Amino acid sequence: MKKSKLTMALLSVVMAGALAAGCGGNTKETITGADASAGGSQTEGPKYTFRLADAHPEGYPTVVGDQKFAELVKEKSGGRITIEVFPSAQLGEEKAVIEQVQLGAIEFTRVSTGALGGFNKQYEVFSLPYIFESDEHLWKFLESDKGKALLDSLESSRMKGLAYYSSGARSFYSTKPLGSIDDLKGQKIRVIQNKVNIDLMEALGANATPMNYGEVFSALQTGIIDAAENNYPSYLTSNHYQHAKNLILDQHQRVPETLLISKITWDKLSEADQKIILEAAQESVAVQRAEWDRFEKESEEKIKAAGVTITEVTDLKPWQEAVKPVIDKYRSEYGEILDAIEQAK
Ligand code: GTR
Repeated sequence: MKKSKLTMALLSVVMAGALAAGCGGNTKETITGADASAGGSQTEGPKYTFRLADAHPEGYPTVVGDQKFAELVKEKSGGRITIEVFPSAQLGEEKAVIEQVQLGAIEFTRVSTGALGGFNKQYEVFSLPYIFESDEHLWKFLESDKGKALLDSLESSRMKGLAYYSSGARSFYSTKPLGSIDDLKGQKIRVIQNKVNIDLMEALGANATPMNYGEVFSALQTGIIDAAENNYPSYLTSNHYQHAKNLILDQHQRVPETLLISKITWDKLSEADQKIILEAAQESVAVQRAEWDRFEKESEEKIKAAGVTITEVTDLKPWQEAVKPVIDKYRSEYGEILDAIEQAK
């Protein structure tokens, strides 16, 4: 048993190395491009085909962003660099995909900063409750020097952050009544796996159950968990609302998305190609954010029309009071980032 596990592990490292050496699907063909007319595109250099993994389905705003990114890379490279977008967790759940990206076996992914928190401690900061007042506040921070430095900090985890994408605010939903904060007590709530989320559920008197996103629907259906939490678009497209019909709009977190590349792939690219990828990622942000705003409203309307019981939270004070021990616990660790977040208000 042990031996076969070791063999498998060695095999996957060797395979990852082989893929990395060839930059995944890189055909190593060199195009010497005469077509300089294609709008300032960089046509000279090797030809690549890369993969980008996303957990969300076709049409979800992150996938729209990924596709815009791929389109821009293609355009800027004069057709040399192809990025194939794989939606609906076709390449695996977020945690597994991040591991593959670290090995260079999958070159790109769009994941939640919540999932990255399990790999890079600094990213857990985004799971702290009520640290952002609004999306505007969040974006002011993300675009600040500290926000950009956080993207760069992924290099220590063998990834390179390219851009942030929007993800709105997360609220709780349950198969059980959820009319106030007290109703959360004793409920089994699925969370994205990271330490802050576990402490957060404890502070609310709930039981945290870390689980892959793709498993939540059947876990709600079979009663393995009572509840979960997410933004409107995920609540809708995952169909969680079909089983968890009670939503409370407490908006406890704003956890942005990150578009990233494997550090192994990044280091193989020429400076010119790195520039293409970085620029394309950053230019795709405006498209993703606009689509987010539109789709978030559309999802809210669809959820309302689906007959979900929605409780508005007019006074956030009891919620903020209840989770204060979590902020206090992490203040010393994230003091500097929290100060920068405060300044971005
Ligand atoms: C969504 C996020 C996904 C995934 C999911 C989850 O909001 O976009 O990438 O992290 O939440 O709860 O696992």
